[in-house]
Amino acid sequence: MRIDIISVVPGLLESPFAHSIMKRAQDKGLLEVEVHNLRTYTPYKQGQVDDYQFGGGAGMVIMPEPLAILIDKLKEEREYAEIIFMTPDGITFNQPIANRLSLGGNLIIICGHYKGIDQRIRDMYITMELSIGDYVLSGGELAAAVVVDAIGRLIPGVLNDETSALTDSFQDNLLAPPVYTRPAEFRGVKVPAELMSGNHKLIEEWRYQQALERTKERRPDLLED
Ligand code: 6GU
Repeated sequence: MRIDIISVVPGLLESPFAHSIMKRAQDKGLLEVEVHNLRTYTPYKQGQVDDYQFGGGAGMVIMPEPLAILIDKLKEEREYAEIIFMTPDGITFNQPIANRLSLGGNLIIICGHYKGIDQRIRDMYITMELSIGDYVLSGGELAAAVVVDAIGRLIPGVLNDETSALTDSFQDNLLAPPVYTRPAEFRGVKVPAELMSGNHKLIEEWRYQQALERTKERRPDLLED
């Protein structure tokens, strides 16, 4: 899968995909992430990409022309399944959306900034608008990094048994159970006996009960449906 990210602050996206599982996904050739600096594509002087909003009001708006030029160029090069705009007024990103996008083909992700982008680009090009939660970030870059990470690790072949997504929180509408490693006793606190029993059925039952309890306490909304 190829993901093209469009940003006016591309430096914010240098590190998130350069390590760990995102790095391995790219090294394996399963994921290609390309970050584009929107200023490179503007037809205006001095790399200008934003301007005052018509009708007045504080805050700059990203102009349609640079975005249209870059999106048209990308669409000539390959097919895209979705053209996504990261914005706090989008639908809230979640695991089912990540699952679907991980299987659906190439993506363009546009990071908003300032007061956002010209509505005509949203009407003419954008197929999906995503938020990562009910709080405001100073730009869409960190949100885009979250979305790409969540999708990238689900691409078939990226994870192995060790990192399997099957036991993730949310994958079965339950939060993940507690985990322990060595030592078996730390500052007087022992690892739960069930996990030390060697009885796989008992261990699975314990994990399920713990997951259920955690979910009831922290996220009862997940159990409603
Ligand atoms: Cl996608 N962008 C911004 N600027 N803030 C957000 C967000 C996105 N999602 C949650 N807050």
